[in-house]
Amino acid sequence: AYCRIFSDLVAQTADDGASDYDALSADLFGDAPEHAAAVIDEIVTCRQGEEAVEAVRAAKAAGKPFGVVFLDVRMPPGIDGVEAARQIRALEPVINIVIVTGYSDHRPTEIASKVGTVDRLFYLVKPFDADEVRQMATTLVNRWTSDSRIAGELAAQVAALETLNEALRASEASAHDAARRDPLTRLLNRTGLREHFDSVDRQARDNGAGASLLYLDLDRFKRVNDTYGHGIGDRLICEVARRLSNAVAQDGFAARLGGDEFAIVCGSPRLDAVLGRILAMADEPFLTDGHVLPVSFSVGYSRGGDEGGGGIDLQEHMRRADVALYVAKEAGRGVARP
Ligand code: GH3
Repeated sequence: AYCRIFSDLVAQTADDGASDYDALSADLFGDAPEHAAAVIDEIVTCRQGEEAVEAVRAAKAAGKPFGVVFLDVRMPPGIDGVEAARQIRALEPVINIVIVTGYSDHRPTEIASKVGTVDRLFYLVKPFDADEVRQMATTLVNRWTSDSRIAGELAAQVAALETLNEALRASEASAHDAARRDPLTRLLNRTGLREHFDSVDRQARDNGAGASLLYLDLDRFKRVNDTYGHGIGDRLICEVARRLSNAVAQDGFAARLGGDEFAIVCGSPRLDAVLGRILAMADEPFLTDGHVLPVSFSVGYSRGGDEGGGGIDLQEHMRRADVALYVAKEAGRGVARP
């Protein structure tokens, strides 16, 4: 714990002189400050009210706020101690403020109403009485120590809550992600496709034509499973997913709709390029465990911006791509579109 105490506007006042303040300093920190030594970290002295307000602001910004501020009332030129206290209290609601007054200035009620509160507002009347000063030092130090302890406990609780929140956010995010991704290939699933379609579509519309949707279904995939086993079938699905992601690259995204059926969404102006890369992906043999797998696939697509095809929604795209895929399969497996 530390306690930063600053003062001394007293030294500058014409009729008070520095000696009173020196006595105060000695009483607070000098002779027998056993109660204060453990908590006093730094004493900052300011010569004017404005400078004091600035010092409080800077200490707060630096994360080392003052615990106690001593302010004389009369400190020409510039703002007086009461105004400085008001500004300081507005900056630091829990700071302890000690108004150091001569008897003639001692108007606690009036001062408190100007500062805005009696809470944590103290008065020290000059000339100082040593016992009174010690009493106040003890009060301030105890208060600051307990404030620090409470602040420490609160900070620990806040940190614990933050950690909990972070974990909650992470698990929400991963649950959200899990609901939208196919666990085998990590591609988006049908839900993910629905959610991501709009952003590609919107972007593509800015370029003149909406998104296109392409369906791809492996031909006779069941035979791969039957011949090589389900494990190899799985690895083939993953390899197709990887190649489709590469083929679509930055032009859109690939999704797995289920089984051996995939979808690609891309901006229509990029469809031909994407299609070319997809068809070319069969050129590289699918090798698994030394087997060259017999892979061919059928593709059906719905092009956004086609005659009659501009401005169609995802559902209509799906219907068209589905029909196109069916036609391709019926035609002996290959590419078709309406
Ligand atoms: P075609 O589409 O050319 O008519 O023939 P196909 O053999 O691909 O037809 P179909 O769609 O009927 O068969 C898909 C097969 O995919 C059936 C199912 O056992 C298999 N399958 C579905 N999901 C998975 C999976 O996650 N892993 C593996 N290994 N096989 C799967």
